[in-house]
Amino acid sequence: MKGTAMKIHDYKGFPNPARVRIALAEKGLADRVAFVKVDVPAGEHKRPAFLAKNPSGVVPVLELEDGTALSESSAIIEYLDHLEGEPVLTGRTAKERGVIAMIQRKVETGFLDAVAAYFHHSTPDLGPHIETYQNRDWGEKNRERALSTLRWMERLLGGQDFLVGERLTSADITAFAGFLLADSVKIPLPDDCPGVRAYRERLARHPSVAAALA
Ligand SMILES: N[C@@H](CCC(=O)N[C@@H](CS)C(=O)NCC(=O)O)C(=O)O
Repeated sequence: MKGTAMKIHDYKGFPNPARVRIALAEKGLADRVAFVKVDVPAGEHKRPAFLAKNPSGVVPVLELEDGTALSESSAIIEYLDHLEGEPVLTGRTAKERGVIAMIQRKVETGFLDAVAAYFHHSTPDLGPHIETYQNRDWGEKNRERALSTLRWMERLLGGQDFLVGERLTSADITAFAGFLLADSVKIPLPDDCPGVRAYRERLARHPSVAAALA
């Protein structure tokens, strides 16, 4: 990996790290980064060395060659998208950029983050040493929110292949991470969302998605 300067601190297989790995694969930039494993199940992401890179204590983090630490997957993908490589994931024109940012944000807050809130508040998975506060009602409310966002996605997709037209964007990458997390916390796709089900299968077959998860 000659010339590698950037580092991705993450944990392979987790949904938000998957977003960045898919973006890297889609843009052909995977060999420009070195992956550094953060042992999330052991709580390494809550220790001072990692908190110095991301005070929020979550992965992934992209560390640039000058030491700048970028967190938030959407921000990391924005950065990578501006480096180089095709295809463009966050839009070229002002209108494309605005529309993709809008849809990405709605999918992120209404689906991925809502499923994450259900995971954190209504399941025991991370354990009491990491999950120090849980509110089951809030978890359930977010489960409902995630389902309602899936129904919105069903209407948005209509007959198109991806959330913003006919090519993959950062919004689809966020949606796929939401599907991964929903699977792991056993939130099934509602029966009245056949378009979302077909879309999810289409995304899973998409080469960069398959490569990033392999
Ligand atoms: N908004 C953040 C969310 C990152 C996030 O929640 N990452 C999870 C892994 S998918 C994590 O580190 N969880 C550990 C914890 O919450 O303690 C992003 O977009 O990167």
